[in-house]
Amino acid sequence: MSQGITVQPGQIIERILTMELVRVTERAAVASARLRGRGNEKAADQAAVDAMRRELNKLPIDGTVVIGEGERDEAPMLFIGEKVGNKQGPKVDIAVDPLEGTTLCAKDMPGSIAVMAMAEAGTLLAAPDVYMHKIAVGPGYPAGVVDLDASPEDNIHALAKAKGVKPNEINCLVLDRPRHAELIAAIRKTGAGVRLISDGDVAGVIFTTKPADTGIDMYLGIGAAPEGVLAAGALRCIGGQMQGRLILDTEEKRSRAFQMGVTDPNKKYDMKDLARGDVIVAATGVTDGALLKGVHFGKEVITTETVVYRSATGTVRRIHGEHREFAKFHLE
Ligand code: VTB
Ligand code: MG
Ligand code: MG
Repeated sequence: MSQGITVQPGQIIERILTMELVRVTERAAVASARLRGRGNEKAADQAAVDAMRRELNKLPIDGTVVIGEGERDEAPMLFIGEKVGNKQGPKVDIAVDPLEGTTLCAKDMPGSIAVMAMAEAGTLLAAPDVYMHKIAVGPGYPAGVVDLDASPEDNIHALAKAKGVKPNEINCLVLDRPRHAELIAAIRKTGAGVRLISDGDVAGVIFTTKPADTGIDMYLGIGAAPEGVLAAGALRCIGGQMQGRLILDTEEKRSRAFQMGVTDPNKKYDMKDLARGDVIVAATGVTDGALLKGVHFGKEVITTETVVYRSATGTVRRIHGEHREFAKFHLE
């Protein structure tokens, strides 16, 4: 006896659209991968944005970009407030970073990805493109084991205790920026290790979910707020803990944030404040990296690797794509 699959209205986002998101990030990744190593961040970003917008507009959604491209990358934006989709479907929030790690792509260095999230309307934090203080650890620890407002020393000691190891067996991931000099020194003083990355803290936060594979127990420091929301979406699916606080250090930033609904500029957001509802996050590798393989161009076939996280069930899927159409016709 055959049993049809019944999809409840509320499941549309998670079930039907999961595969559609894969198409979106795949296309963005392939478009920007054609410009890997060309030293042109803007061109690579533009290619990813154009491809992502084109694919998003084919989807049966009534979408609003709540986390979009900002001034920092000086990229042509999939801007905050932009409407995407063909309107023939559910109202959803969209968060995008079409090319996360533009510099990594321009230099053909490991770790650039095309990434986006989709969630029920009104459930992703609508944040301006400012900096965010972040802390993240993977699953399996008691709630509140680390805290954004505790010192790095206290956090490392607490995490080491919870993991049943010594502080010198803890490894932290931090963006390699002068602003982190004190943080890095404080971590090292405890005996813990610091892995520095030049860009790519969405993947950096995700690394904390598999310490045995990645060697990373905790993410710490200041990165971009949009990447914080995308990372929180992924972490929601796998489990783990994350906190973030927007850095609204000028009147201009505070009023921009206020217009987007941020009434308390000092609010400490936890993972569920950053990404509340059912959320799907998809990421495709652009350059080869520890999280995902990059795009490979063959004569007949282009290959991609994508990971999709779905919070409703905690399902994580890895999708190896072989693309013959766009290899043949040199489409993006
Ligand atoms: C980080 C990093 C990103 O922006 O979020 C960073 O993970 C923060 O800004 O890949 P700065 O580069 O100004 O420090 C990126 O580098 C680019 O989106
Ligand atoms: Mg970007
Ligand atoms: Mg980015």
